[in-house]
Amino acid sequence: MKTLAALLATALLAQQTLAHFTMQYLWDNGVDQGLNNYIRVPPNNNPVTDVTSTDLTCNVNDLSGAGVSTLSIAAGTTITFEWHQHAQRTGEDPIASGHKGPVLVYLAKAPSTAATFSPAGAVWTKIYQSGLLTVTPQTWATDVVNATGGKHSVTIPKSLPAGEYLLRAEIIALHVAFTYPGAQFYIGCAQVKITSGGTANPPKVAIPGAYKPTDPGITVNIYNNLLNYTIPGPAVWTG
Ligand SMILES: *[C@@H]1O[C@H](CO)[C@@H](O)[C@H](O)[C@H]1NC(C)=O
Ligand SMILES: *[C@@H]1O[C@H](CO)[C@@H](O)[C@H](O)[C@H]1NC(C)=O
Ligand SMILES: [Cu+2]
Repeated sequence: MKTLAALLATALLAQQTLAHFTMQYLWDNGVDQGLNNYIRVPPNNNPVTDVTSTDLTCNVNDLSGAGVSTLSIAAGTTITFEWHQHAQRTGEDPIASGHKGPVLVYLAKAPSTAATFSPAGAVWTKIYQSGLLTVTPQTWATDVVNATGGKHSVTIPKSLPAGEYLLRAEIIALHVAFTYPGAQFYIGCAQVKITSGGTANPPKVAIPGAYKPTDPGITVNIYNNLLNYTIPGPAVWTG
């Protein structure tokens, strides 16, 4: 016999196959950089569900930055990522109902150019995360993204060394995360060149590698009035 959770999961999956989303715009200190510019655009809006797959790094692009330009930004700038379900700003909800979960941002320094960078191994530093915001009612970082036109922002730490980087924004939707695989990982990677900057050597993890199927924030029933939620991956480095 199927559990109620399993039945609910099946219903949610059927209803929401078309309700996925992608990262489509970057904003640099409040200036819109245009549709898909500087972004390694995936072929469709499907999520990644295997946390051991190299698709978790920068989506299903084969990690390629070929043909993607790199945006020059100053260390200390505020970068905003903007997500939508389908092509551009149609007025549709940025994130379909049910897609609740955390929002995270990582970055990795390229040895040479961002466009030629395949970010394998322990190269990723987490610079932002937001998860379960309130317990009653249960509100999530995704609710804020949905309510603000698909946007979330991060400040690029001033102490980061100058150079070319990949910015990796991630939204994890937990509506069918009762069992693994179930959690949906939405990933967008953008290419930037950080000018100025400092001399910090931040802590780094590998992606894939930083997450396990058994992490409490990856296999989780979010319909259980959670009192706490553990965001996957390492601690945030703030510079
Ligand atoms: C996004 O907002 C709309 C309108 O308020 C709502 O119907 C939808 O459920 C929201 N999505 C999420 C993931 O909260
Ligand atoms: C909540 O905290 C408890 C105790 O620290 C932990 O065992 C549990 O995995 C956490 N739940 C989530 C969803 O992170
Ligand atoms: Cu979806």
